[in-house]
Amino acid sequence: MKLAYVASLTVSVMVCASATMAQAVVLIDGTLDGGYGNPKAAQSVHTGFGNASDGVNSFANGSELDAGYAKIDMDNGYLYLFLAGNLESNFNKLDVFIDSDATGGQNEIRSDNPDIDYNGLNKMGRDNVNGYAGLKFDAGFAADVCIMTTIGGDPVTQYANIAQMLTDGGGAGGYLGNGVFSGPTGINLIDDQVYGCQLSISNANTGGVSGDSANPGSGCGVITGIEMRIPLALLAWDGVSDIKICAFINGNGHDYVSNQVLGSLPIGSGNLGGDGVGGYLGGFPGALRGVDFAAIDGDQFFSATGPDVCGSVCLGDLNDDKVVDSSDMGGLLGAFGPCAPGTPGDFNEDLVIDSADLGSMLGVFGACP
Ligand SMILES: [Ca+2]
Ligand SMILES: [Ca+2]
Ligand SMILES: [Ca+2]
Ligand SMILES: [Ca+2]
Repeated sequence: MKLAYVASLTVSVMVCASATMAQAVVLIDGTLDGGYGNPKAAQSVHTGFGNASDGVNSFANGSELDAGYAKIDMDNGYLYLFLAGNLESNFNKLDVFIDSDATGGQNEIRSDNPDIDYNGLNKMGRDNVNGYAGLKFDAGFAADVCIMTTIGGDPVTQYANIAQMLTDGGGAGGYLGNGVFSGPTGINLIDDQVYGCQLSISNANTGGVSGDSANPGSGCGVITGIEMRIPLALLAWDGVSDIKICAFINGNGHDYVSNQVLGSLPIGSGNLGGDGVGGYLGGFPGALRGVDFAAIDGDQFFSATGPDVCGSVCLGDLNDDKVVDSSDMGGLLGAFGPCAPGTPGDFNEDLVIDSADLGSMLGVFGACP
């Protein structure tokens, strides 16, 4: 019954959006758009889940969450999230939690939420029989919606699920569909017609943080990753309160949390695992009973209206005139070919300036944020 309620809510949103016909702020394609503005979270921890080095859209041999962007598009009724980085194409998981209802939600994950992705959400929840804790968020963060996505198989395919996280459990949720890549460099799209969500991923990034704890690098500057669109009507948002996001890379079975969390864990942190210090516990529910973000320094979430990090990023503005336009494109075309590390215009840091970089520049055409 609640599922039907959410579905009908979605229909009304879509009608509303088509009536206003406002221009979309971003395109869901796995590449950063200028409409996001500056990042609200950046990674400062080396990845414990493998440093991605393949550099192709569809496939990655490691996972990292380099930076977090969030854009509330009131005109069209969507929240857009862009998580720069990579999701390994081995069915490891990206778990995203949204705190959009200032008065409700779950600070500790419950185990009576909708069954999505083989009950992966409830696996992270509290075990009331044995008294094991569920994963705990920071104080001040109570998740209202969970979105999970994963990628793998042949042909490489992305899958996603969504669920409400109501204060008292229950609620609606379901499968959002899958998006197949047309080829290694192709673009994929999950275009869900029930809830109105869209997701896409590009795994082209080879920059961002490293896998070396002594030289972690920075997540700033990465412009490909996991991108999603969520109707605001699904978020029980009051239209004025902050919208907060907690995202992390998790193991195949949602039972082993990596050290790739946004907001970032303290520099040098290892994988959290299930016990909070890298050990696997398993069990169902209660598999993450040692993970308590409130006990870890800093905010393991970021806000759509929070302070900018990474300084002011204006990707594609090669001539530094605060607008990305044809003169920058001319400069990029003139520099096509192999290049040295750190060369401006090699946005995906694959040591060649080519059509992939041109695509990235076209995605951010316009005035700098
Ligand atoms: Ca995009
Ligand atoms: Ca909430
Ligand atoms: Ca990296
Ligand atoms: Ca914390």
